Amino acid sequence: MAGSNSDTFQSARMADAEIRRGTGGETHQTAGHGVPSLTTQQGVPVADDQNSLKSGPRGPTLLEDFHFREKIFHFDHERIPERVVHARGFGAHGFFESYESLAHITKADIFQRAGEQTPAFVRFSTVAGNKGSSDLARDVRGFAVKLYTKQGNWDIVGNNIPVFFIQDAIKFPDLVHAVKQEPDRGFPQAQTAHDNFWDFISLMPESINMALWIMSDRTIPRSFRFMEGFGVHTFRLINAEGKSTFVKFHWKPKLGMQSVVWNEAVKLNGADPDYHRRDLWDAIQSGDFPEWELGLQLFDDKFADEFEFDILDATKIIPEERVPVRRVGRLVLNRTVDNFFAETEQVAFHTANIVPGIDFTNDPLLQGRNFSYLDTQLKRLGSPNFTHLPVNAPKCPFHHFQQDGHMALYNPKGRANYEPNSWGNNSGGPREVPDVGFRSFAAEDSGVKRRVRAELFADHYSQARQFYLSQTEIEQTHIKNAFVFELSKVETPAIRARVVSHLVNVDNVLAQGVANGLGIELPPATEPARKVINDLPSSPALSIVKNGPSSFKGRKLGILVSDGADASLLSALEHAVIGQGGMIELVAPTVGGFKASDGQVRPAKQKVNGGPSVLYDAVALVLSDRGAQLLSQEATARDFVADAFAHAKFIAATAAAKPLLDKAGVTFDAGCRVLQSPADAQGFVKQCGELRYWAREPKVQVV
Ligand code: HDD
Repeated sequence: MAGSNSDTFQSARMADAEIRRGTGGETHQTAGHGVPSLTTQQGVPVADDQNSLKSGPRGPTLLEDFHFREKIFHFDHERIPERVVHARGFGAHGFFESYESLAHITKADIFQRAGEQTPAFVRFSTVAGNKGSSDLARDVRGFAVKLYTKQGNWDIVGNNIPVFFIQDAIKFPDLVHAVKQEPDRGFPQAQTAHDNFWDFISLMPESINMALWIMSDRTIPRSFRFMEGFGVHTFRLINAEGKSTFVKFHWKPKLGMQSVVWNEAVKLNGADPDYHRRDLWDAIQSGDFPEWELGLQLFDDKFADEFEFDILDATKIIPEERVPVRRVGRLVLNRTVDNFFAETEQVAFHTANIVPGIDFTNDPLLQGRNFSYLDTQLKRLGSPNFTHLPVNAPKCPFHHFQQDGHMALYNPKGRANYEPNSWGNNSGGPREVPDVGFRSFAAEDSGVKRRVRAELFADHYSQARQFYLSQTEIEQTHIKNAFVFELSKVETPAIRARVVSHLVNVDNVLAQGVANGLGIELPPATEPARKVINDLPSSPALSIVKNGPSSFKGRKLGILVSDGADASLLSALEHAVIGQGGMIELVAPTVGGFKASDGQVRPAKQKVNGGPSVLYDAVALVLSDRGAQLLSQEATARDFVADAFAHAKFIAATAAAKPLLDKAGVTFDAGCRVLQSPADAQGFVKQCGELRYWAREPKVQVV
């Protein structure tokens, strides 16, 4: 038969799996007890995998050792190029479920029926760091979703920030060069805190809005489960009548938003560089499946014409208070990958993967992305047949005449490999489907061929100001501190001053605060290309703190314990946390465990020097007198307490813990409480639902 066929493809994949399992007509002996025999790639059974073939025990290794040669050859080729951006990522499977039919707005099959589930694969990532970098780098997070719909794969390749640094894709290589490690020295990696990055930003006023976002706590999320996602660009939804509605895509975490504080992020990178991927893995493995709701901001041409900003400009948002986010379905991640390389590493997203009912706009950044992603897949995966890999293949039937190439996994039978052909319906292969096939929205476009940008793109500061003024005071302080931290790592004073000169256009107090933090005079403002709109209304949706959780669900309490710890208190804490849908982790002097007051030995999850409090959302100290005395001599136990306090976490402690609290310099405030009896556990865990006792923070930070 001509053309490709998913059935053929499926059977090729099944055959492939059979081969891997060695069940395809096995002739050699198995290793016994049902354990498969070790073989070469050619299926030859291997007798000795410990020693290479030598001429005598001390003689040279022989060239004819084909097993050794093949094994080393394959090992030497295990790596594929890492992604040029978003190299560090973590993926998981799940599904999308529509809440309602949106047939009147879009003909996209995924949105036609309430309750319909569509398989999904999601890859979260950081942007700047290399594959082995740490999870808590201050960085934008990628939020890429592949939806295997019945009419083909639809990818929403977004980030956890709704705006981007640049307006035109032609600047993307410059942006990425500037943010990644500097070319002469090869460092720093996974950081924006260096000269090249801020030099570029300071010379590109269009990036200032995004600069405010990346200096906010959005770039140090508590984990992927607690962050929003955005499609960033304006897209179109097209209904069966061909009517277009503009749309912006949002992913809203069911658990609410949450970030860590910067000092915590710095320490987390050392304590657990895999903190985010471990968090997602643990949540899914334990059946606590993370969920996001898909939100749509829908608007028409009239709104687009009236809006102060250009809807084609990816450096701008449409505030949710202007166009509400309509929640139309949920994304659930319920399965970790079987193989990291096969799925997370080889998944290939592409903004141009859209389906009938979805379409592009002329956003110049989106248009450039649509051109770019295929190149990167070819470079990384080495063949135009990367769509044959299971994670990338559609799950609906597909038929086409594309053929051959490296590693073609399915190769259709038959004579016809072109169309039109006259081989008849049975053997002529697939045909066009004018009624249901993808058709581009018939937008009217004409213009003079020039290298230009639209007029409203020149407003660089108004929304940066709106973002800043929409934050709580605590978040504004974090933004100021982040600018000071980053610019203090910049070695060239002129670059520092140039960044501050942009901030003067955003907010005077912010600019002055950053200048003070850097110990420099406030520079004059950079002349704005377009007058700053100073009175945009505040948008509460932009604040993380205002959109936090209402309980401790999905969070983790770290309990520092010692021999003699009050067993009833421990059970009460555990009960209260689990009741809220949270988790507990015991941290003890030894991982083998501790003997609680009931005489039972309980194992610990962490030894105290490997379980710092940065790993937890709140902490409790359930110590005996002797345990507290002992731990107060231990530096890492003192850090456990002092850090939890400095990071504004809620702390509960038995009265016996006082010597440790004293040594750690902790004076109780309203965010701390003494655990006198098991009855106190409920109240404490309820308070933990607020996540942080922010009122403490100004008192423990003076610079
Ligand atoms: Fe991109 C990867 C998101 C602009 C070119 N991008 C990539 C990934 C995400 C984004 C989440 C990782 C996908 C994965 O997990 O495999 N990119 C964005 C967003 C942008 C953006 C939200 C702005 C709104 N990107 C952008 C531009 C270009 C690219 C303007 C080039 C013109 N992006 C790429 C790429 C990557 C990529 C080089 C690297 C790895 C990959 O594609 O698969 O093609």
